[in-house]
Order: sequence, then C-alpha cells, then structure tokens
Amino acid sequence: MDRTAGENLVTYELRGAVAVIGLNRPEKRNAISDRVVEALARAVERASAEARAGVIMGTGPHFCAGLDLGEHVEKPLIDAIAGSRRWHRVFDMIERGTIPFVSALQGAVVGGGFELAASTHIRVADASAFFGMPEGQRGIFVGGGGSVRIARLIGAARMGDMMLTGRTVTAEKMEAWGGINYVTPEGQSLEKAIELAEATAGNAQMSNYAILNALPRIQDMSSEDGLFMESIMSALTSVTPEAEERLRAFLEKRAKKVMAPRDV
Ligand code: 1HE
Repeated sequence: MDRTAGENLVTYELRGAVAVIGLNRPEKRNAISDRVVEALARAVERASAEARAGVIMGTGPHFCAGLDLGEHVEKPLIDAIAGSRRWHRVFDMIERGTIPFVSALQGAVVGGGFELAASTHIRVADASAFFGMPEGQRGIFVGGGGSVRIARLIGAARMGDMMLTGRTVTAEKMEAWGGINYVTPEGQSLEKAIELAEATAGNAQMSNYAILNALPRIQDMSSEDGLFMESIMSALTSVTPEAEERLRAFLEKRAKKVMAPRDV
C-alpha cells in the first residue's frame, strides 16, 4: 500500500530538547515524493521553532531510496526544475537553519537520500548502511544539492565515480572518505544520533548558529574574507550573556572539562 493525502509520510516526536523526524514510507523504501518533501518541510519548521536539535531518520531497514522515481517518469521540464529548487530550499532550511540536525542512517542511503543526509550536520550510519548514486543508470542527475554538498564532503572525483559506475560504498569506507562522521553496530545509529543531538542541544544557541551558518559560508570565501568573517562571528558570540556565564562556569570549576577520547 502506498500512502497518500492525510497519511503520516513523515513522523515527528519531541524527545526533550530533540525533535526526531522520521521518513515514514517504508513500503517504498522512504522514497522522497513531492508530498514527502512538503511533510519534511513542515517537520523541520516545527523542530526549528520548538527544539534545540533534530534527528532525521528513516523507518524500516532502509534510510531512503532517493527521489520517488514513479513521480518523475512523466514530469514536464519546468516542474522538474521547480521540484529540484524546492528540495534545495527545504534542505537549506536543515543545513543553514537555527538548530543542528543529525541523520541516523541504515540500509540504502541512495541518491536523494544521501543528498538529504548531506544537508544534516552530522551523519551516523550503522554497519548495514550502503551508499549509492545511481543517477547515471536512471538517466538523471542529482537535484537535491548533492553536486554541492556531497562533492564537498567526499570530493567530486569520488562522487563522479559513484554516479558513473553505480558503485556502492559501505559505511566504513564512507567514513574514511569523509561522507559520514560515525559508524555504529547494526541497529544502533538512531540511539547514537539522539545522543549526539542531545550533546549539540546543550551548546550555546549563538555558537550553534555560527557553526551552522558562518562555517560553510567561510568555506566559500577567500582566506582574507573568511578570516574577517571569523573575527566578527567570534566577537558576536563571545559578547552574549550565555557566553559570559559559560566562561565563568569553567573558571569557577562548575563546567565539564574537555575529556580525552574514549574510542581507540
Ligand atoms: C521506489 C524507489 C524509488 C524503491 N522511487 N519507488 N533511487 C534509486 O534508483 C533506488 C531505487 N531503489 C532500489 O534500488 C531498491 O528499492 C533499494 C536498494 C532501495 C531497496 O531494495 P529492496 O529489495 O529492499 O526493495 P524493492 O523491492 O526494490 O522496493 C520496494 C518498493 O519500493 C517497490 O515498489 P513495489 O510497488 O514493487 O512494492 C519499489 O519500486 C519501490 N521503490 N525505491 C519509487 N526511488 C532530487 S534528485 C535525486 C536523484 C535520485 O535520488 S536518483 C536515485 C533514485
């Protein structure tokens, strides 16, 4: 059965400070249709208003099979362009919004599914996850920001290889390539993603805002402009009452120290 109007294509749950958003179309491997994009947009907007961090997950054994190919067989050119631009706006709300998002990945992370994950700030995959970009085989191109975001994460050469040859990549290799940040045992990516989201939710809001919005822009600037922007953001964050309190808390030994890593 496919889901249509009125059904829960995207789930939403507020767990403390963290909003957990779930692609919920497992019978179609969470393929992203136009309706899914709109449901995702509403969930991201709600999370940004009431949570301090978000997690994006997929229901069932696969994170997401990418673009709903069924909707694209007969799409007029102008609708295809508008559709891609809408993906860009929604994924931009995730990437350059006000709260950090962590994605929890398992099974297929394919095409537009990988593009969605690439718009989140931290990617956690379990050992079952595999990454594919079958656009070449399908006769299409990426349209959800992948040529910018995925190419910057893993490099255009690796992305081009995946798109040209249809090669799929394990979680372990994708971590080595820089496409994801954490690999967990099978079935544990959601738990880890929530733990990480909770950690980010505890940060100063202005620091998170600067990390989400200044850092990627600085990457697009010349070194000179980047350094200038860095100083402005650094000064802006440090004069907030929240920063003052956090700096005092450390000096008065009320704050946690930086710990050595526990993993080897
Ligand atoms: C779909 C889609 C989809 C599955 N659009 N319906 N994406 C792809 O090229 C990936 C295509 N999907 C697959 O390769 C496989 O489905 C999976 C590896 C993800 C999962 O395999 P499996 O064996 O668990 O499931 P399945 O039996 O292949 O699929 C179950 C159902 O989901 C089936 O429908 P049914 O009516 O026969 O039950 C599939 O047709 C359906 N399904 N994936 C529509 N993607 C903004 S541009 C982005 C560009 C891209 O994303 S390109 C990548 C497209």
